[in-house]
Amino acid sequence: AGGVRLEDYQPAPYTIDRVDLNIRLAPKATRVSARLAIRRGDNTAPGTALVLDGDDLKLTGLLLDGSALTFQDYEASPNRLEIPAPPSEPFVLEISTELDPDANTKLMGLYRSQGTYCTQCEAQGFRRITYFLDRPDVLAVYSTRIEARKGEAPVLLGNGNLIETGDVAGTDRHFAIWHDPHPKPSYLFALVAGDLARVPGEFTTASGREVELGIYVEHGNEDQCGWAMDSLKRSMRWDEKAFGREYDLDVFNIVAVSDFNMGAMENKGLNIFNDKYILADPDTATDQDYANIEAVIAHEYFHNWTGNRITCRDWFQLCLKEGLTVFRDQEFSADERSRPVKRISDVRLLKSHQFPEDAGPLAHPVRPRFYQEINNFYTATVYEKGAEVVRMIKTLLGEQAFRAGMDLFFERHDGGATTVEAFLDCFRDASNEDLDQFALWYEQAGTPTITVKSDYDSKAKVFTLSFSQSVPPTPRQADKKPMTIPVRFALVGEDGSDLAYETVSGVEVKGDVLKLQAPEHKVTISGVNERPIPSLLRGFSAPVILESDISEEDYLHLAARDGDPFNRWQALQTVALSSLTAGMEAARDGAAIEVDGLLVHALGTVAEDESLDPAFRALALQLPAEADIAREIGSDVDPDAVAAARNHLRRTIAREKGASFARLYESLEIDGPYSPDAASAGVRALRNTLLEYLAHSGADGDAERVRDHFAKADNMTDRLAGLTQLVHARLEGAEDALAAYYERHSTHPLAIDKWLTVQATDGHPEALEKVRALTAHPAFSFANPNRLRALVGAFATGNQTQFNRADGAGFDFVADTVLALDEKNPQVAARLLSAFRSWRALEATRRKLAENALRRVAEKADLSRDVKDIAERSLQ
Ligand code: HT7
Ligand code: ZN
Repeated sequence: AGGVRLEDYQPAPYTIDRVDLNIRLAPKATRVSARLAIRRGDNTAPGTALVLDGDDLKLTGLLLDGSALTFQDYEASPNRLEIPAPPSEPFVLEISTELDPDANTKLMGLYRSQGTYCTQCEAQGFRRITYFLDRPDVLAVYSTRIEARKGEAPVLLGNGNLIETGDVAGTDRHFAIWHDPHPKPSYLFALVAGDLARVPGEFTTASGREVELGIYVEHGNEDQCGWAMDSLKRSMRWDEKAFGREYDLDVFNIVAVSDFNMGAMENKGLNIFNDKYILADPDTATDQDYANIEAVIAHEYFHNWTGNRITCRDWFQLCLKEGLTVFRDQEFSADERSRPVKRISDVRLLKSHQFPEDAGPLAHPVRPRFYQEINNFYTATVYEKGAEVVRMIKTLLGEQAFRAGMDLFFERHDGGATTVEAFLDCFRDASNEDLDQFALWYEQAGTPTITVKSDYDSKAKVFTLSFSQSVPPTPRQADKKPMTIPVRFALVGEDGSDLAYETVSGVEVKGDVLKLQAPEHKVTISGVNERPIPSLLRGFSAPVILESDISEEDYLHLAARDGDPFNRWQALQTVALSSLTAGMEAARDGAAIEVDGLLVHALGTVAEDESLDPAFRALALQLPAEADIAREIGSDVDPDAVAAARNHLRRTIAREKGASFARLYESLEIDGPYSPDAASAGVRALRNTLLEYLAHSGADGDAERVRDHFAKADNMTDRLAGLTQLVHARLEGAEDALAAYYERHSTHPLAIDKWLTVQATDGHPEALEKVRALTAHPAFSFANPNRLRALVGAFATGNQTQFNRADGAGFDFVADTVLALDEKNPQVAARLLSAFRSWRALEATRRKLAENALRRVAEKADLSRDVKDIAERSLQ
């Protein structure tokens, strides 16, 4: 019952052209007056009821064209305002509501974070501020007057440009009026008011517009904004060069708040960020934090065109802005840093987050057709797989036609709210490519598998690749159609070079891309002068699982010589995964785990290969995570056996390569002050990856090395790496290091989050008790999403053995946390519950215990829609 269906979409019966807001802020009684200029839609019969959305609202006044309405003229509840018979000509509705920002623990709508008033309106938060047609296809021009006590909120920020400021005569209050000339949906509305410090910047656009930039943070944090400001300016320039998109207001403000449900929000001209994605200095932020800040700043900025100037017609089209914008931010980071390293990192993330989602009960298409609660669809599938789909369009069309399609999209849809179909039409019209079958990527859930068998006829010099594809059944989608799958390929020869060939038949080919479209293709390649090793899916040209008959020996050849760095990395991962799967089986059966000597040798060779980028070597040396091994196994997973196999392999590599890794580790010390640039971050990544092996080598002196690494670190990247190894390898000095770290960083909540996470992700059986105890630590706060994710979220998603404990205590702890949190913040509670997404793949005992925990959640009375939806779908 309930829920929203794509096929039920109808244009809004009324349009709201202008919104004039007057918001008088007070912590417990904020008064909002909204003057809405409303017009009947062209296809709406006169007298059609006007129904506005609300959520937990208190109506305090209602005027229609200046006159008070009587009780017969409207029906109001906290969740709805209906005018049964509005005028047929344009009219003005003036709605007054009263809000309690201090009581808003959901962090949706207007709330206070550390005393700062701020808003979050995507997806449906505006209806918690005033009654409205709160849907993305209703675009209006907004003016916002914000008023507050001067002492409480000297800074008043809104969307668009600042028009006027002044004092409210005879009071201790002041006001600011902001006007945003660009029509926008309500989800992009924002205001911020508080006592904040401003870090200024400026940017001149390609056409000469002077833009004032401002980053607002709590006083004392100003010196942690330099990287964010630099990232913003680089993003603005990049969008001009890469997509021809300029900024379109005189002001661009960013505010960092410490209580935020997600990463950041692209409100027009006033982005609001989780402070985790703004604040950085070498002492408290890691290289990964710096990279994340750069990516999230870019992402939100790029939304100004893909999301704001062109928005979504309805929430089913979420990937239209999110998948596309993730693609854009990934391209930006690839241009700013190393492209292959960025691609490997992105694919690792896709495989570790999106592939399990697609393989479990929460699987859904990139463009879903049904939802109970839209907040639960801000998923890895919509974002990450959505980005892969855009990347495949580029792969299939080529660089120029892709850019032409994007230009056409901006030209056709600027100022509008549109759909995935309209987006695809632009590429079809710009390239003449038929994208009808390709559109299935938006419709069909589940990760396709392509299976390939190869054969070389040395006499005829013909190489054959026999492909078949299948898409697994997913909830409510039993039968799947074949998809368009672009397979970028090369034939790698003995010396590692790409071999020449004459013709390719049996499939459509464009350059080095095979376009699979049928359930099976027999691809024949002629003129191949030596036995080749196929390098398939170069650059991960499609988000699929590849099963091939390529031997381990050939994969190791690719690992050593493939001209495509992504496939070098992938080849090592493939070999490591098959070795770890075999190791897991041995561990499960109580047999001795055998280690693959060729793999150990290959890893040692990559580590030493100075012709390779250190960042790449670091990634190549990192073994697949326990969750990745579990995903590979797919069913009846015993997480303890998985961990045993992985630990055994890591220990063996550490023992066999320890001496050379130690020498290499010593040679990589960086002189001079910390810099977050990609090259130095790469060296640190390699050094810290080697440190992990050294922590497990058992050799004399290595534990001391780890203690020294921690103690002498002059930056957070190294300090955290040292702490993690001391704690996770249970080396002497771990407790002292935890205490020293806490002492040093106790006043910096984001640094304390790392301290919580290190302890939450320790695979030791005591971890759960520790995590429980930490929930009572003064540094922990149940109400703060960052703290909660750092401790309980990290335990549930980053501690495979302890969350999936055989006694079910890990499941119970997370389920209890979800139930308690649901009363305060359903959105964050629902996200935490999705940590159960792979429960069906567990072995029988754990499966039953996980199911019991999920049922206990699902059966609780008065659950939020958010948690109920995740619990019910997980159990389907
Ligand atoms: N577009 C933003 C999504 C978002 C959000 C959604 C629901 C609840 C809270 C939220 N905060 C931000 C972020 C983005 O993808 O850019
Ligand atoms: Zn986004």
